This record gives sequence, C-alpha cells and structure tokens, in this order.
Amino acid sequence: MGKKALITGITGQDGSYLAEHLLDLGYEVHGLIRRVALEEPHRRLGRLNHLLDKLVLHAASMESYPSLFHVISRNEFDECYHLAAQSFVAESFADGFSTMSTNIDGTHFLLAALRELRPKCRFYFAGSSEMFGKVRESPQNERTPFHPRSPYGISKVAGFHLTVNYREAYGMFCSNGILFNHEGPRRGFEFVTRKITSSVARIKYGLATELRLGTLDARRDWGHAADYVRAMHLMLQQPEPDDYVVATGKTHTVREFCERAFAEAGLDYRDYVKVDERFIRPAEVDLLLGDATKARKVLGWEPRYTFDELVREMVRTDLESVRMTAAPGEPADLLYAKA
Ligand code: NDP
Ligand code: GDR
Repeated sequence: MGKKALITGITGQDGSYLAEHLLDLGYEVHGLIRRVALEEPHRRLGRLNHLLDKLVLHAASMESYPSLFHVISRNEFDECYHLAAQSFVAESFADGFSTMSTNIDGTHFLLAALRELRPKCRFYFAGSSEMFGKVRESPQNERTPFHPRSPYGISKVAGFHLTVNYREAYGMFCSNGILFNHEGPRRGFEFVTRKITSSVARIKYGLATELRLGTLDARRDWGHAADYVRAMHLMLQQPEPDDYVVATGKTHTVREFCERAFAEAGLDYRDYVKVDERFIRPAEVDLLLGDATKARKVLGWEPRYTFDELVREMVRTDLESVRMTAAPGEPADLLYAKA
C-alpha cells in the first residue's frame, strides 16, 4: 500500500507540482480545496485538470478548524504538506489582517487538529526566504536570523515557530522548508516572473506595448517549482524532523530577468519596461541568496533547472499560449499597486 498524503493549497503552483510528484511515487494524494473552487472547476482547478481523476479532493478552508478536523478525522494521513497561504507579498500590505489570519491561524488549526487526531502524521510547513527580509548576512542559511519586511513575512515567521514548537513540545515530526523564490509556467500572473513572461508574449504578438514594474534592482534567488517540491518530499523521509533552506545559490535582479525574458522573444526590454511607482512596496526585500548546503548534504537534493532554462521555459510556454488562444492572461495586479 502506498502512503497517503494530504496537500493543503493543492490548487496553487507548488500544490500541482507536488501532487504530480507524489502520484509518480505511488502515493494516494488528497487535497484540500476551497468550496468556491467547485463553482468553476475548470478555471479554479486549472493547474490540476490533468490529474483530477487521480486525486481525492476535500472542501475545507484554512479559516475553519472544524472543516480541517472533519477531513483529518476521516483519513489516516501519513504525511501532510501545508502549502495553503495568502502567498502574495504585495497583497499582504494591502490586507495584512486576512493574510495573518489565514497564514498563522490556518497553520495553527492544522497543527492542532493533527496533534489531536494524527500525531504520527509527518508535517511540512512552507516557510519562505521572505522570513530573512532585511538580510543580516549573505548567503542566508538555516542559522541566519529572521527580519521579515511584510505582513506576509511576519506570518511565515510565526508559522515557522509554530512548526518548531509542535516538534519540540509534542514530539511530532514537523519540518520547515525555507524555500527561496521558485517559479515555472504555472506561476500566478501577479508574481513578477510570470508578469514579465506573460507580458513578453503579449508584446510579441502585438497585444500590449509596455510592461509596468516596480523596483528593477531587487535581487532574488530564483529556482524552478518542479525542483523544489522534490525537496519538500525528501524532508519528510528523513529519520528526524528538521529545517532546510532550499535555493539555487545564484541571485539575479528583476532587471536581469527582464533582459533574459525579452531576449528569448528577440526583444530588448529597454524598449518596453517602464518603472511605475505604484508597484514599489512600502518595505522591500532587496537581496535574497540562499545557501542550500544542508539540503544538498542531508537530503541529497540538487536543482536541475538553471536560471536560463527556467526563463526559457516560462517565455516559450507563454508565447505558445498566446499564439494558441489569442486570449492571454493579464495581471490584474493594479489592485495591489499603491493608490
Ligand atoms: P500559490 O499562491 O500559487 O497557492 C496558494 C494556495 O493556497 C492555493 O491553492 C490557494 O487556494 C490556497 N489558499 C489560499 N488561501 C486559502 C484559504 N484561506 N483556505 C484554503 N486554501 C487557501 O502559492 P505557491 O504554490 O507559489 O506557494 C505554496 C506555498 O509555499 C505558500 O504557502 C507560499 O507562501 C509558500 N512559498 C512559496 C514560494 C514560491 O516562490 N512559490 C517560496 C516560499 C514559500 P485557491 O486556489 O483557492 O486560492
Ligand atoms: P516575492 O515575489 O515578493 O519575492 O515573493 P514577487 O514575484 O511578487 O516579487 C519579486 C520581486 O520583484 C519586485 N517587483 C515586482 N513584483 C511584482 N509582483 N510585480 C511587479 O510589478 C514588480 N516590480 C518589481 C518585487 O518588489 C520583489 O522585489 C514570492 C512569493 O511566492 C512568496 O509567497 C514567497 O514566499 C517568496 O517569493 C519567496
């Protein structure tokens, strides 16, 4: 019998890649989805369409302890991957309260329900390099102090400590991944990489004439989501629970991402990219660069994608999708721009 895993946030970028990976490994994969997703399954479950007949989905919400309790009480999960979160940093400035509530209380509800019902279930928390924020050293590793710069970052620091506390207080197998930015063709359109690659495609096909961004100088350690979900799984296969940085060890500016992405379509980013103050955040994380030595040594994890391969795959997928549909996704991210 294969193991039984529960993924919260299964409809998101990472959830879809992780579900694929666990299915490939022979797992029975269950996912939590918000009930509203069932209203428009083709759109809201879009990243899972190719897997739907292999998954067991349960309607629940991270805001509702009873809904989590209900699902966990009826299924003997071996592993739980907690990915559900309000994950967009800019939105967390717009509404810090709901970000905190979903991300902190949701994590606490889930841990409390597991402790009550399935204390042997192994637990993964989706921690983030945003916890390092205004970085105290470079590169950042598991011992680097946290200094979050947004309500989102603060919520992830709280989730990180809740996870450590359940490990220490109740002897549960609870591990934190401290994952640096990871992207791919399934990335949400409001995140900068996908905003850039989808705009490149629209510009290339004459559907847009410019791309408005905030700071071009911020540096990120960008990897591919398909690589990073392998690390999540490996963390739960270790003899002891622990915390791991997952990163490529290379950093690039937003400007460099633009340069590569436009060049992939034969364009010069300087002809199209405009800086728009409205996308500048109240507090920025200027530099992220991860040191994943521990993950490499203990987990035997290595990223397979290079930065250039990541950008190429994203641009080519978006070019193809615009070419095929002529109805490309457009970031509705002015919502998050400062008034
Ligand atoms: P996405 O934004 O793509 O996915 C977020 C998921 O959380 C979606 O499935 C969403 O469901 C679900 N969700 C949000 N709010 C709730 C709620 N109240 N109740 C139930 N489900 C909810 O994120 P990613 O896949 O990129 O990231 C996965 C996790 O990893 C997140 O916790 C993120 O913070 C963290 N992380 C991501 C990194 C990255 O670079 N991608 C790096 C480090 C950490 P719905 O579809 O219904 O909205
Ligand atoms: P980030 O990702 O905040 O690092 O969080 P995002 O892609 O949103 O921003 C990366 C950097 O690009 C700058 N930037 C812009 N960002 C967006 N979204 N839109 C713009 O127009 C724009 N212009 C410049 C940002 O200021 C920032 O410096 C992601 C999320 O997936 C989190 O959930 C995760 O925890 C971290 O990565 C690690």
